[in-house]
Amino acid sequence: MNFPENFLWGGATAANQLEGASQEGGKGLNLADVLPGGKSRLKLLSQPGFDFEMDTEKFTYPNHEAIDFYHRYKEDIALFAEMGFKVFRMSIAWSRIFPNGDELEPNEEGLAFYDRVFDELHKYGIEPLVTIAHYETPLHLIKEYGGWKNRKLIEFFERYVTVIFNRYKDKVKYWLTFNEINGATHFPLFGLGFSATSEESRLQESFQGLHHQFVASAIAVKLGHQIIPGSQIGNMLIYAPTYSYDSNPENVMHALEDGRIFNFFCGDVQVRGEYPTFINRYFKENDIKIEMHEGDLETIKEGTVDFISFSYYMSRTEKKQKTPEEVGEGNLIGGVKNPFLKASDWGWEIDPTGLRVALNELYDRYQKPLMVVENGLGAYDKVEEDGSINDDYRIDYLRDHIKAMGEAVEDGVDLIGYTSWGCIDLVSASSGEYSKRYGFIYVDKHDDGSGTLERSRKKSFYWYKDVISSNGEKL
Ligand code: BGP
Repeated sequence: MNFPENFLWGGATAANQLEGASQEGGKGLNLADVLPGGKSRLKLLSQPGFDFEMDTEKFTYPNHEAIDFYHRYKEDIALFAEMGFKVFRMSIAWSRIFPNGDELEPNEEGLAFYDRVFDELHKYGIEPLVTIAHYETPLHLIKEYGGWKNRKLIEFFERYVTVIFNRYKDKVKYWLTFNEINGATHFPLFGLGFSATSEESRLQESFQGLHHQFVASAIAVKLGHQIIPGSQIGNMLIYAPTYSYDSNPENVMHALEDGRIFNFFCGDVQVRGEYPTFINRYFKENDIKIEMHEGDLETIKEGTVDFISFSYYMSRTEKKQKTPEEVGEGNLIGGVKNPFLKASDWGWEIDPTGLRVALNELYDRYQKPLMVVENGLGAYDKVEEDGSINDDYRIDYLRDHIKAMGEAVEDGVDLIGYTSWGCIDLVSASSGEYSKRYGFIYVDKHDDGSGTLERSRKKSFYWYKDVISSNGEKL
């Protein structure tokens, strides 16, 4: 495998799924803090009408404690360093910096926490890659302002990024604006911080919210370049190459239309700095009208990203007319079952070649450096009597995906890094479970809340260490 020299190997996380200490250090509550644990979470995420109130008698709230990285970051970073990480993807929890989101002054204790984390990473020569917003909008902005539906959030976000860029300008070079920004139309609750008013209004509200995020993201890119010369600021997409179910031209056209709205619309705006022409017809047919302010399109044009990052878990297979039996169960973004693919225990179809397709599609379209910032297998792990965890299934999954990346590099794609998702076990975003594990590092914590939070190395830990030290040769 021909990975470039200085390839950024590492792992990825998000504050809300990792840190815990949800009400320590002056932190305010955010969206993830009010999402109940368990499989019902996925339903809540896509349905209108979530009310953001906690009911601790009925539900658990696993993100409150998560895996307690807040207190254990030194031990965890030492383990990342032992694997040889070059980069560590993490997010800053906005509500640690601005507990309500709309204050004028930041919370010093929150800022100091990330100083300590960045210093610890640099101690081992690990580059932080920081997501500015990863599904953790401050709760107050959701309740008082209606989340990203409200244009006011652009102003609050600008204040937040100005503070973090100034504070960490000597410590962080790589930044990502909004996590999986294009997931918004499927799950407005996650990225946009509101639950659609009704199924009918979901698209209108989501695209309006997205417009606000495009402007906010462009402002962040411009500010980042001013405050941190040499910084690299990327967007972040959830990417699922969309295949036609068969060669029926009707299905091919349907897959193309669906695929480009999901995969390319946000990228076109953030990378090319323009709304793509194909969206006009879609807006018209769905009666979507975007309210823009003067200067928005200019801001978007001036704030295009330096590189593109994306998560890759699955491809999607589309067909114009689908029967309920054909619909893929766990597939987060719809589509039908692909007869050529197996699925994970959560029904996510496993398709390493799809990653090569994704990399080629993105590079053909944009010719910008690419980074795969999430990829991995959520699986149940078993701890043997001697304490070992033999996660060969995870090794197989990752090996196949890394091979596919190597092929894409051979194809000529400018790929600069890979951070596998959940390098240490953490709370699942879509189901709030601990038992859906992705890590090289096992965390003793379970869905019923029991567990010591003790860390241990899985078989994949040693495997990934070799992958990194051989720059992808030893798979
Ligand atoms: C992405 C999110 C992550 C993450 C991952 C795995 O959509 O950006 O936050 O959790 O998916 O998903 P899950 O945790 O639901 O298995």
